Amino acid sequence: MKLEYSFQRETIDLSGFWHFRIDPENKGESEKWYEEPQVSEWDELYTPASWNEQDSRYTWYIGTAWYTRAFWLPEDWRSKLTLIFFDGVNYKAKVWVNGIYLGEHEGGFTQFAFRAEKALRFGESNRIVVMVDNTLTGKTVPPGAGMNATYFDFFHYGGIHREAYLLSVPKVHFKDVTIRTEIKGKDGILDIDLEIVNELEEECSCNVTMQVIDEDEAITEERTSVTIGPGAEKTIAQQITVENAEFWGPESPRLYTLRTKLAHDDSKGDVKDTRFGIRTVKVEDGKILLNGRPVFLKGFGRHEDFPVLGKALHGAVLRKDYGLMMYIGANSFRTSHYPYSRTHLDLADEKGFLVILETPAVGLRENVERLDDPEIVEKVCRMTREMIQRDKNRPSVIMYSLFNEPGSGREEFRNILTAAKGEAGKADPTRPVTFASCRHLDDVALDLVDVLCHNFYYGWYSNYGDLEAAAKTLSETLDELHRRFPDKPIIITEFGAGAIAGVHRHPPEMWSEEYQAELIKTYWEVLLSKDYVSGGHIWNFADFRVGQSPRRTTINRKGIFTRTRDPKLAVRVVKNLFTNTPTYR
Ligand code: ADA
Repeated sequence: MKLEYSFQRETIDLSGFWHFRIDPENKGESEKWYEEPQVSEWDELYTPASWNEQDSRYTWYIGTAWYTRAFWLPEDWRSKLTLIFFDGVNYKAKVWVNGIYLGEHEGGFTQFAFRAEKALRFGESNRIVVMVDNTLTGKTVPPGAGMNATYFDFFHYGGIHREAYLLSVPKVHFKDVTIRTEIKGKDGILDIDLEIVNELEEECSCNVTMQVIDEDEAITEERTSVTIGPGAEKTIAQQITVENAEFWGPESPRLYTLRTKLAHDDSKGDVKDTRFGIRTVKVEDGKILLNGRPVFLKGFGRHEDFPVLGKALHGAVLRKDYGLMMYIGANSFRTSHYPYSRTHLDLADEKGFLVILETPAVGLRENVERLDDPEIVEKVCRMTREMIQRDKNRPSVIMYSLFNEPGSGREEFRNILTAAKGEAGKADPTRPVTFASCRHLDDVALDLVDVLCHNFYYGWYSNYGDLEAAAKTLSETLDELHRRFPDKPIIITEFGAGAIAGVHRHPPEMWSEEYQAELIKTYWEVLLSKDYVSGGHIWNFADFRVGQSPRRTTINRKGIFTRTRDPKLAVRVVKNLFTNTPTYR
């Protein structure tokens, strides 16, 4: 099911307190907890948020848990279609409404929706029940074997951690809108695909209007008409020119809206607003070109992680984070290691951040038996498709990262990468693809990507305590990568050092704030000295929670901010480095 529905349409938000109950013995389904749950015996938890930090009884819980709540549905929704959307449920979800099963979804970070009319009662109260299962296996994406045995380095939260809502759409409606942009002189050229569905029992002749809206004013208008058979869909392709357009970029994140309207039989039909920016992204002669100019990405790998909320970054936290990233002079981040929430990326569009959008395919390496296991390939491809489907119209998204630190020294990795790349190309042929490699010179798949992204930890996991040796290894490795792939831009998608806030050492030592600041400065100097390098992302923006292990002091300390966003010493250093590094070079 395509999911790019707009929010100008009528919605009912299901955020709030839901009844909650863990099910360690997995008996809920056989006991039919989805039918008439005795909620007086259940706990209550807030969503969107993970279950883990709302009550210490659930912090380390892994397995099945149930959520339920009641909601009221207006009578006048009866004549339309109703979808139930989930923006992110970690990891598997099964959904029932009024005891009727609607469907299931696997994957914690991509949006899904179910048609719900068959189960709904209009003008009455309804009950939704969601069974969530965050069990990790060698074949989940990401994979793992337990809370402290994840194959990835972030805390494995569970629950309904992003918004859930109901959406009402007319029976003839826009199922999807795709906007690709080009630049011709001073004009913006929009290539638009409108997918229209007719769920009426008769043929429908519709009038379609497309307007480009610039600050509440329609600056272009096109009309066309289409006839669609009962139960059929059609795609209309239309080109629109925006004369004297203002182009989207970090220095001026100019956004427009495409308003599409559908009318038939004189009745009011569907209206859908889709926001876009006019910009181009191309990889040419070893550079990443934004609107034809070579860009340099300065920023971070981030995580969606915050005390109590878990994997949900509420608006206030995002507001704070963007303020800090802008204060520091960053222009970019990677959604390490999964697609981030809609709000997270809405702000990137609005504030002009260049985003490497990453799939949840992290941890597919030595603990995974075969990287090209058909079950894993299918999941990775589906999640890639779902990710692009939601975010393809965002100007901020300049590239797709298909994996983080996969087993890319193994020949079979080429198979899964080829499959994921094929899927990305089908969903969106306009953006470059990459993955974040930790195999560097031993990587067997670098020829398959458009941009080389590498995570380097010289000075931390190797050459530790010795920044001079780290700089030398870094410089030599980069030069060798460039020698092998002279036409591919290189981005250092991770580099960093753990620093425990408040620990100081002179001369700098590992785990001190000074060492972290010094390592970042050392790397930055090396990156700037190579004109084939197109960016550097510090690992990480903020400290983040991880499982328990002898390698970590309860959280990963590589943030330049603490988990609650207090600055470490590195912040001043990074502000200086970033503000003195131009976006175009
Ligand atoms: C890897 C991984 C990250 C991060 C880092 C670290 O490079 O990509 O998720 O956790 O290690 O801090 O060790």
